[in-house]
Amino acid sequence: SPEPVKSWRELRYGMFIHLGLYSYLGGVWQGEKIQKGYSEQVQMWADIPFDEYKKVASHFTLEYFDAEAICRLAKNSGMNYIVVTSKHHDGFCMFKTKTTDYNVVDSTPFGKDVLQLLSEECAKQGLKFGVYFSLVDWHQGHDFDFDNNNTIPESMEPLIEQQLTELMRHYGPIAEVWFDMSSPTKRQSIKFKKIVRKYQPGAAINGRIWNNEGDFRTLNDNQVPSDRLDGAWQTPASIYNATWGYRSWQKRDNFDLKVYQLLKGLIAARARGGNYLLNVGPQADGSLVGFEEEVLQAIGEEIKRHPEA
Ligand code: JFZ
Repeated sequence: SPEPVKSWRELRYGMFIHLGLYSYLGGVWQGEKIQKGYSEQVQMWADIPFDEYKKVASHFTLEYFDAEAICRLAKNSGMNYIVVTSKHHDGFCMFKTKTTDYNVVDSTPFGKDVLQLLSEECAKQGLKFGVYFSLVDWHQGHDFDFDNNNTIPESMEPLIEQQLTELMRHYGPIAEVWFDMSSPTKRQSIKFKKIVRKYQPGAAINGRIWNNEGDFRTLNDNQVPSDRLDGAWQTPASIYNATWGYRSWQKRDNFDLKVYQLLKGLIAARARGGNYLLNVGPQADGSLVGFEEEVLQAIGEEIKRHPEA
């Protein structure tokens, strides 16, 4: 159905936000820098037992979390929408859900619904709002073997359906639903898509719902094609090309080179009809990383200088 895609294509540039319990660990476990894998997946790469990992929730204060400032940064940087991790592979929900207490409202000192705060602020500032949703859920016992094609156990379906329904019903208009990981069957892809369509007929669904049920294609990280592609597509871009979630020991240097590379990716994507979703990984206290903020602002300055691009 081409309707959601038409308005989605006009968004062109947005902010991806990876924020969750992993943000507190910052790619470190028991004093060790976890070099393998992205830091948002540290639970798996460092083999952290669930009973240890869940303790992080008590440190998840988000005391400096400022939806107004995050949305303002997006706006000032030329972005038209944001997409936030509602649930990453660890299964921790950044929204109020009836399916589990393992969520930001019921088990952190912050106690507020991050998706509600962000979606309301987006509406205020005239930004569109989207959600990332992992089909893999380590907390609910759906492990993922990164070396194999993993199907979603049938027993997971009611949970996914319920959480998806909550997400589609409680946060106003949704512009984009970004499914991630796992290999749903055709039947499952259709089932999940139906829920999105039922409550959010205007939401564009990414290709990682699989089985040709997506509205647009998600390319590989930071990948920009050298030519126009058929259909709608998006480049998910990360500043470091090494992690999406906050990593405390990440080198933050070569500022001008970073800005140049990302700007080049953004312009190339836009010129070839694509959409560019650039990630930030805030800390567990809610603060944005200064380096990332400055990169986005610098890109925004260039866009303002060349509004025709
Ligand atoms: C996925 C996640 O596993 C990761 O943690 C992060 O959220 C990222 C945005 O999405 O990682 C992927 C999944 C698929 C590809 C690349 C990264 N891919 O197909 O190139």
